[in-house]
Amino acid sequence: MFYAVGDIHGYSDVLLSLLYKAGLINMRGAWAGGAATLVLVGDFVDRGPDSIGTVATVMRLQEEAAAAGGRVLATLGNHDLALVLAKRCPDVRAGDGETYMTFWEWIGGARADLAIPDAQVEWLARLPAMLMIEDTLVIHADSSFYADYGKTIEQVNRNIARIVNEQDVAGMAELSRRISQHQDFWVKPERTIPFLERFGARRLLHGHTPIHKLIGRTPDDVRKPLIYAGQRCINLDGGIYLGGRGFVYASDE
Ligand SMILES: [Mn+2]
Repeated sequence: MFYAVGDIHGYSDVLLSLLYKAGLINMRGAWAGGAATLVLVGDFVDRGPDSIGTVATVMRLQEEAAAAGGRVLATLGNHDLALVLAKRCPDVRAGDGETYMTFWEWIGGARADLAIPDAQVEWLARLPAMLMIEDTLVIHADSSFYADYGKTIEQVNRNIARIVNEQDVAGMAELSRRISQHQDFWVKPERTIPFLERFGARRLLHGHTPIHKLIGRTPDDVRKPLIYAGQRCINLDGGIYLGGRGFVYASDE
């Protein structure tokens, strides 16, 4: 059994209140989840008021949980990647003539967040693209592109980390474009099982595409994950940056 939270986008206050209500932190914001596992699907930064505080909170909870025998796990979001590249190689061309700095600002990067400490940039840059928890594969984007980066989770993570951290210019442009794609499994649910089987998983957990946009509601209407593709896919993106309250998903619900 594990807990999971979708895209935070700099709303550290929303993250803290969700974790408090779920009993995973105490009133002072310290880890209270004991040996529990919490997974966050990425997009910690951009759009919201406190990207730096959000990353700091998740890094701190990761250490506190580990000390208590628990786990806080996270995957790399497209916004996390965009901020890393804006910091590390702002003037490199991202494709279509724009630089990583202009691309990041265009998708919601705030100049004040360029004060992000190097240790946080390093942490974001080393986030795995994929994780497996029990029988559940965790990724950020609802896109099957991950499978093009390796046959196993370890290979995919190694190849993506290499592109991000060794500044492979062509690789970065390709990865930035592909991790921004949406709705593969929603539009073509038949892609889900082959993708899962490739990695030996039974279910897929992702964020990246706000649920209300898929079901034609307002962000405030969304209080639980969107489970689709024959119960195989779980979308956790509660549209927090658009006013959604967000939610904590418990895998045994
Ligand atoms: Mn995203």
